Amino acid sequence: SREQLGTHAWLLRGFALSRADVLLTAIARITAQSPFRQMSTPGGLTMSVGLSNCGALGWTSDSHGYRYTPRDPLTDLPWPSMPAPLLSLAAEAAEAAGFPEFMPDACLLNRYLPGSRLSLHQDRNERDFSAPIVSVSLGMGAIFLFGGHARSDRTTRVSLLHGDVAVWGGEDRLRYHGILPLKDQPHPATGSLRYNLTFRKAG
Ligand code: MD3
Ligand code: FE
Repeated sequence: SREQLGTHAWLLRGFALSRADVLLTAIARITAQSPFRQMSTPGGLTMSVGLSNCGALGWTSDSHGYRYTPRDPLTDLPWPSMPAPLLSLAAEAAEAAGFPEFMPDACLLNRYLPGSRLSLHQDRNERDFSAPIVSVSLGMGAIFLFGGHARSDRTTRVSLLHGDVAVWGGEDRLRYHGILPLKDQPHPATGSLRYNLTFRKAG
């Protein structure tokens, strides 16, 4: 099913469900090389979410700021390449939401434990905001906050469940968004974990 969240924002419920095992296996392989780690923010806080990346570019944060890099600062190796099944899932979801030419060069992997959260933010470290962002949720459910173009705009709550895929483009691409602290509601596929994959054209 296809739920409209904004003019150019769509929630594709269960779009990744039949491919969840393949995605979880890919996450395990990627993070065997580039492990999940808790990054620091320029403000001096430690993120509660664990992060890794695959693809030509990976998003990182440290005391100096946010940026995309071709190498993992933890291993000094290139980020693991983007597995073909991930790339095709992202392209198919984008097409289903009206973005037929999506070619992501970056996939951010987020790992949430009970209590992990992501405070309200915009995704604006990418070079070109005309490309959409595709996000895939796996494991425990989460409550997603979808806001406006100012931090103080009111937010709506959307539950994101195992296998859900969301696509954000056009005027919705720069909306504020976040994830409320995760409840511990173990999922058969992942136990007390939630994974989110976000595909972007960063470079
Ligand atoms: C709406 N991740 O990694 S995915 C992020 O579930 C991030 O881990 C969340 O926000 C997560 O930056 C939310 C859904 C999402 C991703 C990007 C967006 C929603 C978005 C960009 C613009 C508007
Ligand atoms: Fe975000």
